Amino acid sequence: MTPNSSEANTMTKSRALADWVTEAARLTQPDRIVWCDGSEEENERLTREALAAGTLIKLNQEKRPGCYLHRSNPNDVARTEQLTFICTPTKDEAGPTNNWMAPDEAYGKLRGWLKGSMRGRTMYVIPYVLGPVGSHFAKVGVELTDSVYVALNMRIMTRMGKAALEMLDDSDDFGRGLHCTLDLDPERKLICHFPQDNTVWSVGSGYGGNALLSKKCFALRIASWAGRTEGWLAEHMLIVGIQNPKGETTYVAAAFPSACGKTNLAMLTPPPSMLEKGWRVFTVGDDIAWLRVGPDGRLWAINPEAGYFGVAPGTSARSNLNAMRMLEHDSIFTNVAMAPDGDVWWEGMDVDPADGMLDWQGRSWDPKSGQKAAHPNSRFTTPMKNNPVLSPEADNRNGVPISVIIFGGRRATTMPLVLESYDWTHGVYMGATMGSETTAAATGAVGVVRRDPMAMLPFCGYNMGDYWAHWLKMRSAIKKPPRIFMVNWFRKNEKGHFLWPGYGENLRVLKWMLDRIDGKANALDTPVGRVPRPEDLDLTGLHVSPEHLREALAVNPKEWNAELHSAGEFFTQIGSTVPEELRHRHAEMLDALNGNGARRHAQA
Ligand code: SAT
Ligand code: MN
Repeated sequence: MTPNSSEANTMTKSRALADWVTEAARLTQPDRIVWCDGSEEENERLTREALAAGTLIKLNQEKRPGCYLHRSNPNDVARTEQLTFICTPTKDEAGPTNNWMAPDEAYGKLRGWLKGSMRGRTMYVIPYVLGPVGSHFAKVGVELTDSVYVALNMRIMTRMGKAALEMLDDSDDFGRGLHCTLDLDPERKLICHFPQDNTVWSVGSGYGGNALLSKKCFALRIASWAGRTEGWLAEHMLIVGIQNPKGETTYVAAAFPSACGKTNLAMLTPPPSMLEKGWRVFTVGDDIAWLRVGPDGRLWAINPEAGYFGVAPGTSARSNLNAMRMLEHDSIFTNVAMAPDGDVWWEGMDVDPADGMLDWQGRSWDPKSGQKAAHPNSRFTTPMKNNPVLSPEADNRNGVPISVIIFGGRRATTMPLVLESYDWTHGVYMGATMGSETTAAATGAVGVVRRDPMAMLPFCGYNMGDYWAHWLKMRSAIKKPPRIFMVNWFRKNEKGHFLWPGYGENLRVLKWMLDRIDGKANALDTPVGRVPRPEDLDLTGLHVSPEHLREALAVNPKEWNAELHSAGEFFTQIGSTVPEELRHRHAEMLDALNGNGARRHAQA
């Protein structure tokens, strides 16, 4: 059919948007075009359609009102980094860590696949705002998709519908996302980013980060590009407010790779001894932060999203009670197991599985089979307003001031529980060289250490070395820079046992950081950073053996020689764009570690 441009004209004042929708419809030829307004009536209608098509399965509405299950194609269960491309005019702009394709080639190839691809289908036009509506941080995006699952998820994950069209008004300044599920043939799957055109075309996958284009595609890859030109940062970071017993709140932004516990840290329940004293934690965001220098010279952050797309397995009343509460209603579950009573289940829920469970593919599941009932990367989508500890500042247009930046990975060895940087450059070095064991969030081997700078390896929209230089440059604009720390909740002893209990107990480590800022806690200087001694941490009510704690905090020279060696190799791989300051710092640390020359103590 020929797209109905008169409808477009009544929906939007933006000529550029109307024209772009017309052009995309001419290419993909949908039977119907539906402009999403974000209303409750629309939600009910789309849910009915998704149920009728089998895209959603109704869960037990008494136990979980407003909750549905989606089973994705078994070959389409995680982000596919090998099929994700940055399409800049030159390969150097994308850098050595990104897949690159020339824009003409990518557009040409995808145009071929997209031709008539929505015939017999509906094209949903999904306008959305990233960031609090009316905020100077906020940006408008529009996703065109043939997936009702995507439409329903975007409604949870973003401020979607009318508000976005109002914010866009008659402007042409919006992110252009075109998504088509196609036939899920791995040979016809590509996620292509065109930063210069503020455009993403994603074809052949219906899964999370591949298909919800607001998330990793726009809020990280395209936004990181924009941030570099405009002087701000788009980061793979959660944001939390930590309230002390005096009622003062300090904001922390923390970067961890996918599936390393960002959502758990973002809605942490304090351990009983700290809860009693009045410590509280409030969530601003669980995955992405946009950071700008405020008029006061501090670094301020917003969460561009409005919902959480979290990993289900391992989520339990013990690991994340707040998440368990927020999942009681109005949530979409993807690839979890289903009990005979229509409730959900996953490994690590700390609830015994009922008899007669269906696994994530809808097959009857035998607990003794050794197979997982829920896919390891199964997910929940839930609106932030469901979160019992949502920060009252989560919608603040000005964001929140950040005092602490944390980088963290999943490391069985080497990296101590916490390491404080000596200054901004050292902190950037820590982020740039951080490593983590791979998880199920992306396809590929799980448990292999890879360098994942700032947890942005799969999400940085330009050359990694230039990105580090941008981080270093930000320092001159920030009058009062946040203090930078590295953490590792996942260190193990030789027997393979975790040395630190993690979860709520991690607040003790955060408290040490806040005390460091206030000059109230001590630390030990090592060649690679400052570590607390066991007596520097508040361990009231915690039962962890002194031996384990010492091991968790140890900086082992042999391990660190190997670590620095590996970081050096990574610099070689990144090549000439690695900033000289970072190379210099690297050499200094190697020297200090091996007892050559005096270590430099820079001012924070
Ligand atoms: O699939 S997503 O990219 O949205 C989630 C993640 O990997 O962090
Ligand atoms: Mn993430």
